[in-house]
Amino acid sequence: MSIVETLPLDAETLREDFPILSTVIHGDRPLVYLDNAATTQRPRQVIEKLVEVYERQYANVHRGIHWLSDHSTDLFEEAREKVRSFINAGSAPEVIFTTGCTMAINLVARSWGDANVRAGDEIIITEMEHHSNSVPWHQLAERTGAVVRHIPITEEGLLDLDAFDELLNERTRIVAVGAVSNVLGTINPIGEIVRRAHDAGALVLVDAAQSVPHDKSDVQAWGADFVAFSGHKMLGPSGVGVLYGRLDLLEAMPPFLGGGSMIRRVTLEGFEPADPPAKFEAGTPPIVPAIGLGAGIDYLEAIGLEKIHQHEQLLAAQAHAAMEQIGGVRFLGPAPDKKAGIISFTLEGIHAHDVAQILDRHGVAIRAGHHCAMPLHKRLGVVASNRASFYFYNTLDEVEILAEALQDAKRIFRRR
Ligand code: C6P
Repeated sequence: MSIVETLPLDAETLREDFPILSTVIHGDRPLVYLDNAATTQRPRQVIEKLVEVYERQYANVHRGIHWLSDHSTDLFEEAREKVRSFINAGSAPEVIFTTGCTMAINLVARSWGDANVRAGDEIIITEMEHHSNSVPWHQLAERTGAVVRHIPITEEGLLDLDAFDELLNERTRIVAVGAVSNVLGTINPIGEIVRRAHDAGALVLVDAAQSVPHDKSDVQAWGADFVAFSGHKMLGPSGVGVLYGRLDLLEAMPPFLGGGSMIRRVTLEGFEPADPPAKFEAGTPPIVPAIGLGAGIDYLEAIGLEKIHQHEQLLAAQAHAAMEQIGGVRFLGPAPDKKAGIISFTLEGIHAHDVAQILDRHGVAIRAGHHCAMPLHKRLGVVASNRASFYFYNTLDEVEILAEALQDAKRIFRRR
């Protein structure tokens, strides 16, 4: 059943930039890569940039007086500027390079959290958070005696904003929420959440790991205080991520890690920290991964984030329609028009790992398990689920292969 005839992007042509997408597995099965929420693939332009830097432009940054170090530093700082512009941060020092989204959130929980959260204070997260945006807050609560509260989800898989209003009070110090759920695909109303949290005097951290790679982001329009995301989910190398923080907050926060680069001066008695972003980039930073992320951003901007978002939503809508025909599919999360290009589901009577294994035989790569969201799976009453997640290089033909493979899984288990 076809509800989508054409897509806004010519994925077949774009795929030519991604060598890995022409892989054939199990003898004759073209790889159908639908695990993009876990990590995306990289185009030649990013891979070649990494090689070029290592071959001709690499030295440590912010240290040398020699030409090569200056050159490498320029490339690293250009990458920071690309990130700044990509998310519309107000200034470059508000962009901190971390090792990933997880470290970015931990940085805030440790640095801002330890300095500002006290016993009896409240931290609000949601029932749909990835463990990276729940465990650091539980750890902060353990250290301080604060309490973690949860915005519940509705039956449809949306955040219950009325319940959020009831949770907010003068003890709420921070609200930490994902912009897009990595399981449900739900697109959360971040601007609205920020407005309500700020009215109550609380800060907001946005886990944007599943939104920044897929749609236009504007951290100033959101009004968010902190925003975290990972480079490897947006064409960049693994080992680099970003923390955006409002400059006044970063200036007031103590450093998270100590070491080289993060100091203005060190004496026998102690140290004086540098200004942001250096204050939060102790040691040698992820130099080449950050430059590679910059190349990934160039690639995404050349395509256009609006088109990427539309393309993925249409693929997800088509997948949804095709999977509905199979029967026995339970979709987790809202209807396609309220979510990003992520479809999590269970297939009646078949364990998620078995489904993923049968799909793998067809060349289809999807994720199976709890997707680092155990509390959400408990809330949904399932131990594990399957997840197909799309990017701009996926095609309608691949959606068809996914649906056929699921039919096959049903056939195989009916026979048993
Ligand atoms: N989700 C997934 O398959 P790191 O591992 O630090 O790059 O990203 C962590 C993270 C944080 N928040 C959200 C919403 C995420 O989806 C992820 C990573 C992957 O869903 C790996 S578990």
